[in-house]
Amino acid sequence: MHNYTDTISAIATPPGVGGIGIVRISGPSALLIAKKICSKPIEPNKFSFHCFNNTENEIIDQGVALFFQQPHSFTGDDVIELHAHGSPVVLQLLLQECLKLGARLAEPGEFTKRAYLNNKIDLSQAEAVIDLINATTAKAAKSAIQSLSGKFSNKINGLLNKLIELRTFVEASLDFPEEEIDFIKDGQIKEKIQFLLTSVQDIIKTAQFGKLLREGVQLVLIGQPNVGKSSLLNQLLGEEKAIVTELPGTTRDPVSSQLSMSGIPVNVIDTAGLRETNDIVENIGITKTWASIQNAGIIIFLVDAREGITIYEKNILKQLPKDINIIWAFNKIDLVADESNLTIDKNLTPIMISAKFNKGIDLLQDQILKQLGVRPDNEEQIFIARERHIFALNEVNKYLNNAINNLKTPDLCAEDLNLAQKSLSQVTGAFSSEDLLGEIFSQFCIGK
Ligand SMILES: Nc1nc2c(ncn2[C@@H]2O[C@H](COP(=O)(O)OP(=O)(O)O)[C@@H](O)[C@H]2O)c(=O)[nH]1
Ligand SMILES: [Mg+2]
Repeated sequence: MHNYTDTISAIATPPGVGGIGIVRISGPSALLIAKKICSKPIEPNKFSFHCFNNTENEIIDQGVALFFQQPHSFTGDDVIELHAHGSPVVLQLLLQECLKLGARLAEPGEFTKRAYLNNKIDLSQAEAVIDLINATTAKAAKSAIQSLSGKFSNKINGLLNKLIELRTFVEASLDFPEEEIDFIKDGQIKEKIQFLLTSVQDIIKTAQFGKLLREGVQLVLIGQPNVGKSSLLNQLLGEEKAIVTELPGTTRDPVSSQLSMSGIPVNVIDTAGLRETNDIVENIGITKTWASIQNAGIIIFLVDAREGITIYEKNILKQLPKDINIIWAFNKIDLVADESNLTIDKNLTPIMISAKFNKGIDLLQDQILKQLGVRPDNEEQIFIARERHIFALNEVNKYLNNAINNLKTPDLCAEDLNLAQKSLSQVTGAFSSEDLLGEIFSQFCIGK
């Protein structure tokens, strides 16, 4: 346990008016401060009804106080929650009282940071707290709670224990060089490292899906003016969000909309058709289209089915980032009398759709989900994850591979396993720099 001398306080409920608003106090003086505000005795792990008074003994509000005695609290310190009426003015007055009585205003995420520093939760669980708060789809929330409840950490810790066991074994054999021959020949070590590798790769796969659930993906619709991009956006959304006309150049500002596809938050962007034009406003729109393409996870390239891929599409294609994910959609298929006459490049396997008449949109959605890939077999296993976790897990993967390659030089192999362990420990925060902690907790809101 850390020994904090200071007590922090903040409004824990969101800004604005509500039925209830909560001021939270955490630290060694929490009880002392609350006793001065509350009108009756406060008992551990019980709630009690009070008048909340200021130092001039004027009543601020009436409400309930909850006392979570350390270590049985979220932060691990003494925590008091003052549940008042949800008026921003009342909550400010209560908070000011706490500060006057010796508390310090909490920094963003500081309650959760204390929970982490007091070993109530590990780093990936702390991150799951913010991910749960910020989740935009039910599936993202579900995967965040899986992480918060420790499922992700348990997996990592299970792996960590196996890795430590292996290191002990390898390092012991270093201390007995006469046994070295056995060490090299012993297929068991290779087998054990390979087993760890498989587990890490499994976790990476699930983590990638978890990252997708957390961050979502940007889907950008591009194509010639009038090809049906705005119609497709509306169809995907199920509402008339973007203006559709028969006039080319209607969409200028990119139109961005959030939707959920199988629980993955998708930001769909309808763009200005890319073309040469002297229209100043349309040109600004076209510049913005290129900017959205840079951040796209997937591009849907709409083509008029009657024309097929023309010199226009080929020109744009040359200018797109090399590794970008493209789905080709041939639109206005309703205007094609005989599909067998279509000119289609065999490598592209486009999806045939009619944005106007809602044909093939389900196939397009399936294709989008397929391109997003990485889907764990067991939905219950999903946990929220971040780039930071995936980076660390990829490092583990790399060091374990090195360890296999270095089996003939046990000291190098031992060092690789050591590095693998360090990288793995970063996920749950056993090895974490102050900078990293600062970065993670600064993403929280105040009061959490
Ligand atoms: N027949 C037919 N017309 C379509 C289809 N999709 C779009 N359109 C029409 O094509 C015109 C341009 O559509 P719009 O969505 O504004 O294209 P954008 O310029 O690419 O955004 C409009 O008149 C639409 O009604 C389709 O699948 N079939
Ligand atoms: Mg448009």
